[in-house]
Amino acid sequence: MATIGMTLTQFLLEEQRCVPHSKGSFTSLFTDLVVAAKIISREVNKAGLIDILGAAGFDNVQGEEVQKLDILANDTIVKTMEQGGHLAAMASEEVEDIIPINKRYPRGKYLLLFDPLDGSSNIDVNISVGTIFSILKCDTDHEATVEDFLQAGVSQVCAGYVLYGSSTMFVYSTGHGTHGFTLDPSVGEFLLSHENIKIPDDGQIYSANEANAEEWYPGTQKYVKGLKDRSRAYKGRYVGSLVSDFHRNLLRGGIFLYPADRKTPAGKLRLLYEANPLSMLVEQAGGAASTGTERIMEITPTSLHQRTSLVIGSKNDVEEAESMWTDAEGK
Ligand code: AHM
Ligand code: MG
Repeated sequence: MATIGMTLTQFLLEEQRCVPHSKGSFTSLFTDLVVAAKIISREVNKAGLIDILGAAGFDNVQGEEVQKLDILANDTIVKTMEQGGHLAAMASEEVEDIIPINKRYPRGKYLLLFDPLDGSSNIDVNISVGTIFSILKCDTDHEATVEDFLQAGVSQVCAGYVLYGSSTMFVYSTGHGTHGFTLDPSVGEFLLSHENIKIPDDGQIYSANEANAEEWYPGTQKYVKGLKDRSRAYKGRYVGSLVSDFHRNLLRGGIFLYPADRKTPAGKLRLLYEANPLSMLVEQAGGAASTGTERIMEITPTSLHQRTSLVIGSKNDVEEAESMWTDAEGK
C-alpha cells in the first residue's frame, strides 16, 4: 500500500508487483530516468551561479565551456538512458532526427521521447522550467525508425514531467492514476507527496498568451472573453513555461490554451514531446485535452516534430472551450 513519504523507487516496485510476469525492465528504465532528473535538477539549481563562477574564471581553468542548460539536459538524458539496455531509440525536441542507441550498448523494447528543458528561455530570470517525457513500446526487432515513434498518445505506456520549481517534483502516470513526488535534497530521493492527483472538474484559472489574441480564431476569442465575465471570477495566470502552467492548473483546476491561430495555423507546442504526455497525465487525473475539435491522444502523428493546438485542463472547462471552437475552416 502506498503511503505518503515512500520513495519513488518503492512506489514503482509496488506498481510492478501488480503487473503479472513483469521482468522489471520498465522499472529499471524508469530508475535511470529518475537519476537523469536528479542530475538536471542539480544543474538547474546552480544556473544562477554560472555567471558568478564564470566571472571568477573557474569555468576556464579546466578549459570547459559552459554549456547551454537545455543542451546539457538533453545530453544528460541521452547519456544516462542509452546504457541501460531498455531503449530501442530516443527522440528529443532539441534533436532533428531520432537518437539511435550506441552500438556498444544492448537495445531494448521501449522508445523514450522528451523535451529536455521546457520553457528554457525562463532560466535566466529564475522561473521554473521542466523536463517532459513520454514512453512508448517499440514492437519490432529491426533498428527503430521514425515510423516507430509515430504512435497516437493512447499508446503511451508512461508519461510524466519533472518540475524544477521551488522544489523539484516528479509527476508521472503509467495509466493507473497520476502521482507526484517531491525531491528531498537532504536524502536525494523523490518522496510520494501527491498520490492519485485529481484535477477539479471546474477551474477558476485560465492560462493563455493573450498577446496573440488578435490572431486567435473567433471561437477562441469568444471563449476567453466569456471567461472574463466578472460574475465567473476567473483569474488569468500565465508563466510562459508549460510545465509550470500545467502543474498549477492540474493541482488547482483550470485551463491552459495554446491554440492554433491565424499566425500559427499548426499551433506552437509539439504533439509528441509536450501535448501527448501532458494529455495522458491530465486524463489520468480526470481532466481533458483537446485541439479544440479533437482529443489530443487520438491524433495519429505524421512527423516527429509535429505541432498541435492545445486546450488542456479541467474537464468542464475544456468541454466549454470545445463547444465554442472555430478553427481555420471555421468549424
Ligand atoms: P520550448 O519548448 O522551446 O521551451 O517552448 C515551449 C514553451 C512552453 O513552455 C510555453 O508554454 C510556451 O512555449 C510559451 O510560448 P509563448 O512565449 O509564445 O507564450
Ligand atoms: Mg517545450
